[in-house]
Amino acid sequence: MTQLTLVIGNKNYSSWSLRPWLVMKQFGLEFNEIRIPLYNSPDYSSKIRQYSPSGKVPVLLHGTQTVWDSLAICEYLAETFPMQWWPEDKAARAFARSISAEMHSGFQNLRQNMPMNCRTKYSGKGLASVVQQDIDRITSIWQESRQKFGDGGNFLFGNFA
Ligand SMILES: N[C@@H](CCC(=O)N[C@@H](CS)C(=O)NCC(=O)O)C(=O)O
Repeated sequence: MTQLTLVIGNKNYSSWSLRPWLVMKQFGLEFNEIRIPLYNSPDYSSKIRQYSPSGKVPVLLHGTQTVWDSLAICEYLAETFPMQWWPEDKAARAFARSISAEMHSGFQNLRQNMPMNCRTKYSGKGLASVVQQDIDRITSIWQESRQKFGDGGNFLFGNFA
């Protein structure tokens, strides 16, 4: 089988990197991992550019194919390895795609003011009212997903896979 390689940044800071990493682990795909610590050395950007045309991580390498951007990677994997990546039910799938796209392109205020750092806690730091609006929207997405599609498991759409 053609080798999969996922190029990522720091798992603690790069939630974008964690997205394909988590699903690949969850679906049991074997892959090499190339980790490039972000922002901590002057040449980190040129290291990323060796793999990524956008200069961002994550990037997936699969044979001659390069796929960058976390959502594009997940879609590529879903096509290449047919498993239950998206919910089976059409309405649930449309909802899942909508919230994934919303997450992918939105919540700028939250990202900017409360960036991910799983290793520590900064209680309330960065919590401006525009950030609270993002949090409220995320909470309502989670509630609606659970209410409409969550039967049969503990995740937003029931079972993870
Ligand atoms: N929309 C992109 C965002 C990727 C992104 O912003 N990656 C950040 C790390 S979290 C990055 O590579 N930053 C390096 C830089 O900007 O120099 C995706 O989903 O993959």
